[in-house]
Amino acid sequence: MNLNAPLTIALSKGRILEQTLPLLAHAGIAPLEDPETSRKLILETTHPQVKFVIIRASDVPTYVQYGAADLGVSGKDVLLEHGGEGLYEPLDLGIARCRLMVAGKPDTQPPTSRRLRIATKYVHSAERYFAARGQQVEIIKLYGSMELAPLVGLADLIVDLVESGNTLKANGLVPLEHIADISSRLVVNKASWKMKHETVNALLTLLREAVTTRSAG
Ligand code: PRT
Ligand code: MG
Repeated sequence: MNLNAPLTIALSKGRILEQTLPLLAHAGIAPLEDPETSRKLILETTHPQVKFVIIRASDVPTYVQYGAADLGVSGKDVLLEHGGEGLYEPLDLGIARCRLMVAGKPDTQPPTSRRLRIATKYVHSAERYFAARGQQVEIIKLYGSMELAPLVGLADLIVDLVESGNTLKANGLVPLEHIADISSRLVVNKASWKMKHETVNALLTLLREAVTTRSAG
């Protein structure tokens, strides 16, 4: 790929990195060190103009919004919470798929003397979902292990990502309501989109090709 501007791409370790690398490889971009084991936060790639910054999944939209990275790969769950300000979202990469769901104990009864309590890391998505249904709920913000909340009486229900359903099952919970299908998206800083349009577009074209080829094969 012929680039006429330097590009910084924000990625997070784990499933997003794992599933994005084959797509970037189609564009001739590969990290010079293994990002899963390297302690470096900035990685050079096989393309002299391209580098990766390796950050927390939930920080990717923020880096891209402020232009610290030109592009990034971010779960739709994270983007829904971030709000998408300062970003374009030109391509669904179709990776790291899961569902955002309401879950709880199978015998959950709505409380009579107080509002329904929902524990979640996805405060905005949960608020929007229950507000749209005209349900008054109390949202309790957690940073992880949401499945525990209904078991210890912290909340009636949770809003969390479900992939195989094994985590819910292992904790005696069941999926109850589907909120959204989730996959990872390519996000682009709005200024980079304008100032580096040719370069960003060249990469976008190759990534789109990689996504199409993969879903065909
Ligand atoms: O871990 P960290 O706090 O650094 O960030 P993160 O948890 O956001 O990162 P990571 O790598 O775990 O997830 C990155 C993105 O992958 C998420 O933002 C989602 O868009 C996507 N993704 C896809 C998932 C899952 N599938 C998934 N199953 N993210 C998390 N999970 C968790 C889920 O929260 C639950 O605890 O896996 C558990 C459920 O899995 P099952 O298979 O048991 O149903
Ligand atoms: Mg995680």
